[in-house]
Amino acid sequence: TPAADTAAGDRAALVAVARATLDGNWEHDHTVPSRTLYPHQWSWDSAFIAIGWAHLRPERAWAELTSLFDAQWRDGRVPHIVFNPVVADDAYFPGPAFWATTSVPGTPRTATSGLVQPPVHALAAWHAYRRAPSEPARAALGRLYPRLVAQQHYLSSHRDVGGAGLASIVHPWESGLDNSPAWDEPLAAVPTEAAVLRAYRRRDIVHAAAAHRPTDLDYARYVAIVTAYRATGYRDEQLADRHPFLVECPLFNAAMGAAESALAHIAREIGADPGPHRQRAAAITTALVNRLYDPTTGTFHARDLRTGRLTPARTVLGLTPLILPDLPTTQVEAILVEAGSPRFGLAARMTRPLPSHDRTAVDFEPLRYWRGPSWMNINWLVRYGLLAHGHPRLAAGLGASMIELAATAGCHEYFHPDTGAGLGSPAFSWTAALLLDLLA
Ligand code: 2M8
Repeated sequence: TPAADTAAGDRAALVAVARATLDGNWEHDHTVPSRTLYPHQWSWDSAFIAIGWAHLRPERAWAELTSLFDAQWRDGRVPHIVFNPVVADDAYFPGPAFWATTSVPGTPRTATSGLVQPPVHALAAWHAYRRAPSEPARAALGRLYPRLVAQQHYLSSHRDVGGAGLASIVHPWESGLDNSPAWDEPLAAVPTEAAVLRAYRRRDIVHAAAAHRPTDLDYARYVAIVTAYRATGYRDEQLADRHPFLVECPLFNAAMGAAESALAHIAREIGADPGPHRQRAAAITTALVNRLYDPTTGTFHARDLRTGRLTPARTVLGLTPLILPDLPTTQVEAILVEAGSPRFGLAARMTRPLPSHDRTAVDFEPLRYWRGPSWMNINWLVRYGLLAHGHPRLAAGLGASMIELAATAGCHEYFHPDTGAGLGSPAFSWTAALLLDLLA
């Protein structure tokens, strides 16, 4: 039929745009998130990007993850940025000279950052494998497995600052949702000297509108927190006594739990024992519910370890524990209520994907980065959780709104949550990668 022809034509055109975006951002053994804003390799970007490559060129999915894990530190941490040595130091701020990791014991020869990002890699590796299983893919999965296990071990030991079985993030950059309102309270307590404000030049606002990015004050605090961590060689001992930012994030910990579930599948596939992974997945899920779920708001919040309190913002982070396959029914139902409310607008028929922050909040900012705009990766994760918990109609509604967004605006980094206008980088890798997954 003509209508079906059009739909097929639209789909082919969209696949072509996504493919061109990923091809344009491919760099020898990894994919940059964006040629202008982010000219190196980013940790959780690579995980989402691998899912896209699995549909086009599976060997690149494994090269992507392998190059990232080649930069894993001896303690198991997977750095959030792996710097490309041929790119000038001032192409991105903060660049390799600022992080100064190569003189730190236990780090790779390649310059990296000293922070981590949400551990979505095991989930992505398993998803990519299932999209394109083959013998070489199984072999690559087998080689990644011990590295994924070491990543989990780092997070559940060195980073369990609260002692309750969850990992703490030590910087907003570790959340991936850098300037989310979830960090406003803990960040406000970080001391910054006025001098810090002028001691460096931001590069992001050369490529993107300042009104769509974090503020200068945010950056001053980001720099102050890295400076504190760097001063001790990025060591994690006694963090509770000295580090200015320590937070348990719902998404980070949900990813850590979902990683154990994915590792159980991977272990079975490669002939290892899935049992310990299942046990750890269950323990993390229980800890997440006990520590970060607030029955009075009916959603998950971040916990500030310095005050012991849950932070009040109701951001999209609160919906992401849905990716945990064993999340109890009470919390699944509560997330569905929160997601379906005017705060987020999830429905079987919806015009726009979920925003990054509660639409009804006074500090909702539709243009500013993680304080309102819609992002493809978070929506992909929530959709994944909806499917895992048996809500195919809601997942289909969300998926259709995501495809529509990219079809209209292109593969942008983020999108205006009302108009759907593209924001940030116009050729952004994870948007393209996850679009390919939705179209498959
Ligand atoms: C953004 O974060 C970097 C710092 O890591 C930045 O703003 O310079 C975030 O959106 C983060 O989630 C993402 O991984 C990164 C690269 O796309 O950009």
